[in-house]
Amino acid sequence: MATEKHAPSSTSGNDYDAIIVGAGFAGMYMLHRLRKQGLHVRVYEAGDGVGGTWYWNRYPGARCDVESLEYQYGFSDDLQRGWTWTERYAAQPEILRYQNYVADKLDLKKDIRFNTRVTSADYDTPSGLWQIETDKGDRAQARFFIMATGCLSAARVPDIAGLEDFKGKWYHTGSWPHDGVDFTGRRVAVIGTGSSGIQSIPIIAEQADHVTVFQRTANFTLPAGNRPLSEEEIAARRTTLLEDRKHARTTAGGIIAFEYNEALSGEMMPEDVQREMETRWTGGGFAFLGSYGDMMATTEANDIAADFARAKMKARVKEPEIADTLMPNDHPVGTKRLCLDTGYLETFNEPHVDLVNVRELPIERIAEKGVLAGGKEYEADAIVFATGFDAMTGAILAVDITGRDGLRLRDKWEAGPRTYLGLGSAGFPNLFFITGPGSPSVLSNMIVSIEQHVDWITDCISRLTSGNIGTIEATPEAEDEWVAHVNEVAAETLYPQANSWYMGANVPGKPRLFMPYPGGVGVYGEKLDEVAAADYEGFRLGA
Ligand code: NA7
Repeated sequence: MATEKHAPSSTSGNDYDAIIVGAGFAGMYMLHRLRKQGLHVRVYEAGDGVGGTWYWNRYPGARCDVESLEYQYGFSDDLQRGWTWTERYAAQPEILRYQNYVADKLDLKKDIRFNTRVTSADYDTPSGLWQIETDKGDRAQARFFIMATGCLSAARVPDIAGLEDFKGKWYHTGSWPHDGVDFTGRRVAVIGTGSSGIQSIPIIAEQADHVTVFQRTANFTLPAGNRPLSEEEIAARRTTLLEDRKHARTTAGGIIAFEYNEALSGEMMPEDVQREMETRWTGGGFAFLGSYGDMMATTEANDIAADFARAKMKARVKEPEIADTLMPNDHPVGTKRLCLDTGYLETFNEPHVDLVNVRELPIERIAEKGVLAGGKEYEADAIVFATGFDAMTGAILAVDITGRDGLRLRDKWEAGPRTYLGLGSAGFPNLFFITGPGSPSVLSNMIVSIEQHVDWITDCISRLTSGNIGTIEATPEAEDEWVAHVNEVAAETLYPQANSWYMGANVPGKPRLFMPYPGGVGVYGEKLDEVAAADYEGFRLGA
């Protein structure tokens, strides 16, 4: 075990100082930081390359909804100066190329075991080591066990009867074939209208002979305003990126592209509210959600933005009946992830694109030739499931994790995830989650939140090793308080009003509770700093 910074590791073979699960943005940066400390680290990754989300989500139109100049690592000037983004919102292939650029530049791949899924992890109390097993039969052990498994990585195909009878091909947006799919001349059924459906449908419709979209919930969507980046804006950001990232960490969402207007809607003149929304809507991106301060706090305030958004959306669709079906009416705007689209609503003006409202015409089953809904068969040669993920907990619980005294994480979290700060869970010493449930994670720029967690975990491990401290584990009291706090903060917002994946509502039987911490990256970061400065208050440090 390395005991000081840059000390060479004394471990060998299958004994590591730290084992990390996942080689997306989180696992890559965690590996880099711990290796810099001289730790012997192994990463296990199910895919055959780095990238995580961006490795798996190769569906047509996949694109980040955070601007590329902010959606990159902010810890190294050298890295950012060696990379040039081409578009305001980067498409999946470009992000994956960037991740490979980083992995090669930092020589990360030699410590990643690809094509290997961790299946179980057991904490051995006498030795204080985590013992892991993989689907390839590997066994390895380490003092620290770090889940860098991402928040949206357990793709979910809904349990619809008859899928095995379907004679055509079917796909899930979250595990798309690597050589792509050509829909030319085919009839395609798309189930799901979240971000993945909204991004892919226009492109599928460009190729296919016919597209039938099955919509369960109409979502709020606004034009992304994607465009090529100019040389000037790239050059300007290069000189400020590292400073900008410090700033981003003090904001609510980890984004500096726009500011939240703190004025409440009632404090502004109605025409000023409208002007603010208009400017932000036209500019594209999530800025719209920051038009005034109480949008996520009261129904009355939210209705102003929701009405504005619906009017904008409606104007893009020619047929009034279809426009009505596409209008989100069952949740406040922003309580489900706002979608950024490129030509989504206009796609329904095309004669070869049909919309089926499964609230009125429920999907009954998949048949040999297509999808049966509301008593009618919709023939299709291919089905695309854009049906989302078992978010935030799915990938963590896919590993059978057993902590102290035989406590299984799956049992402990049966009624919903319980963490202290989204970083650790009582009963599981030296286990860290990167952007786990109970942290801002999916409500923020993920890379900013990832770096915040990785930096904190790295400092923590460094303090433990240099102080000869064997274990760190959240106390049940601190965890209870944090879980209660997350719930209290969420209850002050409108978020719990939507049947969203933030609430676990998209997975039948999953406990309903608001999983991310909605207090903001800045506030949360202050709490992290306080905890570390107070000798890891709320954690028990063991010999
Ligand atoms: P989402 O946002 O979870 O969207 C999944 C969509 O699939 C959504 O419209 C669901 O309707 C729909 N769905 C799920 N199950 C069914 C069934 N059984 N029948 C019909 N429709 C169904 O996932 P995405 O991949 O689009 O986006 C995930 C995140 O990635 C996104 O928020 C960004 O952060 C990036 P529902 O709304 O549950 O009624």
